[in-house]
Amino acid sequence: MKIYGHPLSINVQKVMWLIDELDLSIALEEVDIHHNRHDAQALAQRCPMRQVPVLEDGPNSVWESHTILRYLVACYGNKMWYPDCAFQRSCYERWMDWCLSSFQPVIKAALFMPSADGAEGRQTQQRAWEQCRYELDRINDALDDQRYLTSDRMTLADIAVGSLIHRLSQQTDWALPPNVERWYQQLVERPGYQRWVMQAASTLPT
Ligand SMILES: N[C@@H](CCC(=O)N[C@@H](CS)C(=O)NCC(=O)O)C(=O)O
Repeated sequence: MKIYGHPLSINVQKVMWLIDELDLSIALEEVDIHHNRHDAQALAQRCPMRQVPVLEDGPNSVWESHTILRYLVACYGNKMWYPDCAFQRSCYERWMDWCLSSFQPVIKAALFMPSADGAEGRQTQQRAWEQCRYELDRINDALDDQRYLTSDRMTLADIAVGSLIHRLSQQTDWALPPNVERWYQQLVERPGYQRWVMQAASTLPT
């Protein structure tokens, strides 16, 4: 098995962090789809969107980061990662869907938009920051009486949403809400988080 991806992609980091948590032996095959034609063509055969991450498991290819997370726990996780009960699975799946549809786009707009030039650009970025803080406060509420997002145990909800928190924690001009900070400190103790999420971020330009 292998993952096609790039270590600086947050969507790849989520998958590699879970692979460490599950103690699986799946290597990251680095692909540079923007600069290497051969990489781009090889990836196109595995993912119609030509995006990473892609998991290759024997003859099967799986794309979309959260689908890969679900696939890995269904195939290789224990009952803690992949409960039999559909409702229990929905407790982490709702956070995963919310993450991809709401939280991640807002973070992207607040942090990663290269050009917040001009009054309109700055206003859009400012609105994204406000929304980001609002959503962090809601995460803070969820963590009020439990160690992790859905319970006192780590689930895919923490992998999906937690992968984004490190970059937010690096913003020097504001602090994470208290429960989010406490939760983030728990994630920081995980070797897979250190290896895939924190080390990669430390190589990015500030
Ligand atoms: N929703 C997809 C997003 C995948 C995605 O946007 N991948 C980026 C890297 S984070 C990529 O491959 N970008 C290259 C491109 O779009 O050409 C997922 O979660 O896997």
